[in-house]
This record gives sequence, C-alpha cells and structure tokens, in this order.
Amino acid sequence: MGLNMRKRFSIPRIASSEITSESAYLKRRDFIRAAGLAAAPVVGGLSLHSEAAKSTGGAALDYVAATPGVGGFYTDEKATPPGDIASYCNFYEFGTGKGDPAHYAHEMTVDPWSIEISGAVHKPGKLHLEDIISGFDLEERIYRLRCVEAWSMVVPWVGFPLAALLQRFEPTGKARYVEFQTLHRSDEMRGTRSYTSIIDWPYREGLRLDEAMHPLTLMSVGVYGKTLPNQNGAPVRLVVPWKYGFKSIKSIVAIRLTETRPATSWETLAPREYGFYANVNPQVDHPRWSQKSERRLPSTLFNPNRIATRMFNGYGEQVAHLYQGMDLAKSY
Ligand SMILES: Nc1nc2c(c(=O)[nH]1)N[C@H]1C(S)=C(S)[C@@H](COP(=O)(O)O)O[C@H]1N2
Ligand SMILES: [Mo]
Repeated sequence: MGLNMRKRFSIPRIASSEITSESAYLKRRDFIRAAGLAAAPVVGGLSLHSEAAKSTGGAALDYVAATPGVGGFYTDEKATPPGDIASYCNFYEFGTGKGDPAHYAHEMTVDPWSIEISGAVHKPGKLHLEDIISGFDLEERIYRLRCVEAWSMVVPWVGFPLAALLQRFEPTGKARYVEFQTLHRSDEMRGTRSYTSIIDWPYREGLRLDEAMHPLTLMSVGVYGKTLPNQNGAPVRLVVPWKYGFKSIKSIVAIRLTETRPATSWETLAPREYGFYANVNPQVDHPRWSQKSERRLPSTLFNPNRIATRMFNGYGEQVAHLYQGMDLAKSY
C-alpha cells in the first residue's frame, strides 16, 4: 500500500518496477507450466522460493466442500492457482514486497498457538490451536479477495464462521465492536525490526459486531484443502470478502470485544486513504488511484486480466442491508 503520512516513516509506493517484475514473474511461471518444468528460480524481486512451494502443501484438513447455490459462499469464477496465492502476498510483518512473505514467513513459529478472547464477553479465555482446528466444523468457502491496491484473487478458503467463535465466549450487551491483533514477535518477523517499518505493531483490525457476526465473515485455517501457508496468515486469519483485503487480518493472537470503535492499523496511519469500513466500492476512488477496476490474478503483461470492480465486491445481496442509511462516500 502506498502512504503519505507520518514523516518519521518511509513511504512505500506501488512502484511501476514492482508491477513490471511481477508481470515478468507471472509470464515465466506460465512458461514453466507450459514446458512442464518444476517452478523454482528467482526472477527480479519475486520468486517462488522453495520454502514457499513447500508451504503450499500444508496438512490436509477435514471439511465440507463448497457447493454452488449457497448465498455468496461459492463462486464459479476461476480460482487463482495455489502457487500465486502463496507467492503474491501482503504481510508487512515480513516486508513490504509482494514476494517477501513467501521468502520469510517460514521464520514464524505457528505451533504452539493460541488466541486470547477478552473484553465485553461473559466467558473470557484462550483458544489453543487444537481447539481452533478441531473444535469447529470446517467448511470451504470460495471467495473473491479484492486488495485496496486494485488487484484481486479467487481463493478457496477452509474455515468456520467468526460468529461460531464469538458465541462461545458469549458477548455481553455492551459489545459493539470486535478488535483483532496479529502476532508481534520481532525476532521472527524481520519486517517489524526495520527502521523504515511503517506500522505501529502489532497489526490491528476491527469490525462492527454485526459485521463480525455476518455469516460471510470467516476465520480461515486453510486454503485449497490444506492448512494455511505461513505467508497467508497461518495458523488462523480473518477473511471478510466484501471489504478491502487489509481488513482480513492474518495470524491472529487476540480478539477483544469493545464498546467503542477500535483504532486499526491502516486507518491510524492514513485515515484519508484507508477507512475503518473499507467496503469495496468502485464509486469511491482511493485518493491516489481509481477503484473502478482490478487486476485479477494471475495477470500477465499481455493478458492483464483487468475486470470491473463490483460494489461490496459482488456481495451486495448479502451485506448491503448492514449499511442502510449510511453515506458510504463518507464512511469509506
Ligand atoms: N497481519 C497482517 N495482516 C494482513 C496484512 C498485513 O500486512 N499484516 N495485509 C493485508 C492485506 S493489505 C491484504 S490484501 C491481505 C492479503 O492476504 P493474502 O496475502 O493471503 O492474499 O492480507 C491482509 N492481512
Ligand atoms: Mo491489501
């Protein structure tokens, strides 16, 4: 993401060089596929590191496959290949380059893991990784993911509704928002050690309680039927398909129910550019680029695969009622 704010931070921009190297990279991958060769080498700053290739093959999960017809849980749009999902990532804890998470996220220890649930709940407590993977009925959801930077993917997630988790801890009548925090362990997250780091770690996100309880809102533990690659937010991350990707916070260690709206990382950094709601909206441009269309991955120089962006990322039928009476140009 590009930013214009606090002077003590350096400002990463979406450089045209990055877009070029990505195209070259994707073209090379097409070539590798066509030639029937194993992917491996480095091209420019982006590579399918052997570690990343390995981590696309996590442990197999038991889950109910997505079926066509259920409101928003399924799309027949072509799913983005696993190698692209695992190698083109945003996870600033490991660096700001799209290839950095695939290179470095294996340095993060994801077992043991737990999520602490606190705040306005009758039964505060901890969920351990075992309870997270085996304590909920896992299902597949094939969702569009639309990044605020105007690229998108189609991802077959495996997970369970966030609502099922929250209900276990029994939110009190005072709970109106949900705040999430990512792990912050600087010895395993090189992006958080850097002097040019732009975020006040840990990465934080938030939802209104009704958004959090919506059936589309997923806690994901897997992709393509296997546990998540670290770079995609292992062992458990949020997926909110009608909002820009930065709301879908990765590698969650804390969830707090609150009475007041939580401060979130990107809104705090650049409130004019990244709002709390962050609903996908082709009518409201980012101050520095259009949101009317997006590059659907895989995308190449000769086939950029540019498509129109849809209101609420195509989930309006399911979620528009949550925002009735709100001015979405103001509450962006
Ligand atoms: N902790 C954390 N979560 C994060 C991010 C991040 O930098 N740190 N990036 C966000 C952004 S901008 C996007 S687009 C999605 C990307 O998810 P993916 O890399 O699995 O496709 O993760 C989101 N979750
Ligand atoms: Mo994003």
